[in-house]
Order: sequence, then C-alpha cells, then structure tokens
Amino acid sequence: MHKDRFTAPDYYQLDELFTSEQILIRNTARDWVKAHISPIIEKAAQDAVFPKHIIPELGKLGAFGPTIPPEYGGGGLDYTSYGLIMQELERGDSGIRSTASVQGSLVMFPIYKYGSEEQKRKYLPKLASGEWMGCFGLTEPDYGSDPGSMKTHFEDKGSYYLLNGAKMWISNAPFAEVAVVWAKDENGKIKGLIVERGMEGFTTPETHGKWSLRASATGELVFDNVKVPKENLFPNASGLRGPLGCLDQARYGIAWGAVGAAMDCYDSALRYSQERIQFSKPIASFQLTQKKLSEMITEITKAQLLCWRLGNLKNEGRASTQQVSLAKRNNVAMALDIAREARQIHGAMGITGDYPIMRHMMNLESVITYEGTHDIHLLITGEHITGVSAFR
Ligand code: TGC
Ligand code: FAD
Repeated sequence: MHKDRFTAPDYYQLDELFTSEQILIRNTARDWVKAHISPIIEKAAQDAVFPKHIIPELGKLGAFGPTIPPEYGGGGLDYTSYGLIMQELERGDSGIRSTASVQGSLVMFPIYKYGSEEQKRKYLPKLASGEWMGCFGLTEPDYGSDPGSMKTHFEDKGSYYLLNGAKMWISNAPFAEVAVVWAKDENGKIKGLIVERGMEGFTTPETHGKWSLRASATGELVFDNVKVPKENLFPNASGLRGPLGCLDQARYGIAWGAVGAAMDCYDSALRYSQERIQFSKPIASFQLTQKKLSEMITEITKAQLLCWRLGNLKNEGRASTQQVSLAKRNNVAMALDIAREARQIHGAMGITGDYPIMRHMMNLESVITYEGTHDIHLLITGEHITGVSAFR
C-alpha cells in the first residue's frame, strides 16, 4: 500500500466546534490509525484475517467503551469524543471500527445498562482493556430485520438456565471470550444472558468467504443445551427494547464511522486527481472530475454537521432512536456513494490494494446492511413522521 498521506477534510472549519479535549482525543486516534492500522490493513483484508495483535492497543487507546464510567474501566468520555474515535477507526477500516463498536456499544453497554453490580465488576474492566473480547448475538439464520421473532430460547432448570438455538453473522464471535446473547424465556419474553467460551455445548464456527469486512472476524453462535449460570442473566432487560437500546449506541457510532471512510476515499481521490496526468493535464482539471469531488466534499460536510449535532443531542440525553436511524442511514449511503465515485476517479488503480477505495467500498456493503438495513432505517423514519408502521 502507498504511504498513508491522509489529510482530513474540514471544509466548514468544524474543528472550531469541538473542545480542545475532543480534538486531542480525535488526533490521538488519528495518529494511532496512521501508525498501526494503515501499514497492516490491506494485507489483513486481502488475507481475510482480523489483526488480533491490535486488541491491547485498542484498549490502551480507549476505544473500548469510551463512554463507560472510569470506575468500571471505561473512558468516561462524552458522546462526541466517542463518535470522533469511531470516525478515525473507520477511516482506517470499517472492520476495525466494527470490533470496537461491538465491544463498547453492544457488549460493555448492555452489561453496564442492564447488568448486576457483580456482572459489571466481573466483566467491564477486562473488556475495557481488551483482555477479554465480546460479541453480541441478536441475528438468527431466519430472523435478521425481524429480531422479535427469534427462536433461541432458554428454560429455567432450577439451578441454571438451559439455552438452545443459534445466532448468525456475529462480529468477533470466532475469538470472543464473552457473548451477550438475546433469547426468549418460557413466556416468550426476550432476555439477555452472558455466555462464556468454554461452557459445554457452546461453539462459534467462523463464517468464511466474505467479500466485505474481510479484516473483521464473523461467525455463528451455536447453543446446544448450554447450562448458563443464573447469575449470568441481565436483571434489568426485558423485551425487544433491551437489544434495540444497545443498537442505538452502535448505530450512533456507525454514523460517525461512515464519515471516516468517506473522508479517506475523498482524500485519496483528490490527491490522485491532482497527480494523475491524462491528455497532458491533471485529471483534476476536467469538469467531470471536479463535479465528483465537489459533490463529495458537499456530502461529507453535511454528514459531519449531522454527526456534530447528533453528538450534542446525545450528550444532553436528547437524541432519539429515530434521529440516530436517520444519521446512520444517511451517512453510510453517503460514504458508499463516495467510495464508488472515488473508485471511478482512480481508474484501474482504484480496484487495487494500492489505494483504500475498494476495501472501503466492499466494507460499506456490510455497514449499510448491519445494525438495521438501509430500508429498515427508512421505515423507522417513515413510521416516525407519519405515525404509521410499514414493517408488517
Ligand atoms: P417494535 O414493536 O417497533 O419495538 C419493540 C419494542 O422495542 C422498543 N424499541 C426500542 N427501544 C430502545 N431502542 C430502540 N432503538 C427501539 N426501537 C424500538 C419499542 O418501543 C418496543 O418497546 P415495548 O416496550 O413497547 O415492547 O419492534 P418490531 O418488532 O416492530 O421491529 C422494529 C424494527 C424493525 C425497527 C427493529 O426490530 C429493528 O431495528 N430491526 C433491525 C434489526 C437490527 O438492527 N439488527 C442488528 C443486529 S446487531 C448488528 O448488526 C451488529 S453489527 C456490529 C458491527 O460489526 O459493527
Ligand atoms: P433480511 O432481514 O432478510 O433483509 C433482506 C432484505 O429485505 C433487506 O433489503 C431488507 O431491508 C429487506 N426487508 C426486510 N424486512 C423488510 C420490511 N419490513 N420492509 C421492507 N424491506 C424489508 N448481527 C448481530 O446480531 N450481531 C453482530 O455482531 C452482527 N454482525 C454482522 C456483521 C456482518 C459482516 C454482517 C453482514 C451482518 C452482521 N449482523 C450481526 C447481522 C445484521 O444485523 C443483519 O444482516 C441485518 O440486520 C439484516 O438482516 P438479514 O441479513 O437477515 O436481512
């Protein structure tokens, strides 16, 4: 891969809207990505290997559970700082941001929000440092957009719960020590359980052959009569609102992360267009190239503003599920469009691993599907503005 010459676009001087602490956090993450992700990510993606050696470094960076209070090992940061970290990680690669999103928003957050004090003390510090990695099991082979119809279930056997079922498309599953699993009790109520690697009957086969998020490990969670200790049930989560509440956190991080991927594609396309000569001129001098680049920076700037405002609303505890949905949907689609246009500007070089474009583009095909598909988020907005649900 070419040397990472990334320069972040800031067309509307948005840096003036962040605090000096937020800028420091953002720049630390930016420098870390340049030093530790850019040199290795292309090979990791080509080889379809998650670079596990970065886990302790991500922990030290504070990428796992940035908003969790320090008494549990988290960073105690505000949501804008959290978003900026996700932006920088996804600038490096969506798979790296995914790993951090799952750990922080989908594993640490539910333990913090729904867990007992013992569960928090046992799991959160180790997850924050990366000593343990976690995964989040909601999706099943037959239930993706409709998680409320899940089949995975458990029975109360007196001294333990007996868990049966299967989850599919689970990020971090192949190596996670801890799985936050959503399953139905005997009354059909959705509850959350913490399942640990090593419990008899629990396996995590890896999903191979992905053309997307190749530097992130994805797998299944299979529960065959797994005896889960009673103390591993979340005492404070009941119904679909438990897992959906976690998704709001992760979707928020994705809205920021997608901006990072878009910025990387734009930055690369701008530089390439200034350096690539055709018809005796840089291709940046052609109107059609300028149209592409101008539209890219316009859309990136709008998405940056959306994130900044959403971050402030979240810091004030006022960001709604629907506002998060709108930002996730808009920003991921924006990033994917920009990746495709950037690929055009790079010509044939755009399909190679010498540039990050194709990797971002393929990654974003997962990002536009997971955490609620593009169309599901449209329907969430549609339901909110019309008052009528179009899901069923
Ligand atoms: P619905 O009837 O609308 O809601 C059921 C209950 O949940 C409440 N609720 C929420 N609560 C908290 N946060 C939210 N975002 C919530 N959305 C809804 C709702 O108020 C209700 O509560 P109650 O108490 O009245 O029961 O549910 P529905 O079955 O009609 O489904 C609605 C729909 C389609 C929007 C929802 O199910 C959905 O979001 N589907 C998409 C599924 C999804 O996003 N899956 C993601 C899996 S995890 C993942 O992809 C990780 S990728 C990680 C990575 O690598 O980065
Ligand atoms: P489906 O729900 O089958 O949808 C297929 C198509 O039908 C989509 O276009 C969808 O928009 C459309 N559709 C569905 N319902 C409607 C409707 N009512 N109206 C209109 N259109 C509709 N899940 C986890 O639980 N944990 C994870 O860690 C995780 N990681 C993932 C990592 C990767 C790389 C990927 C690709 C997925 C991951 N997922 C994870 C699963 C992800 O959340 C689901 O793929 C997603 O929710 C969509 O479900 P589905 O793939 O079953 O698609």
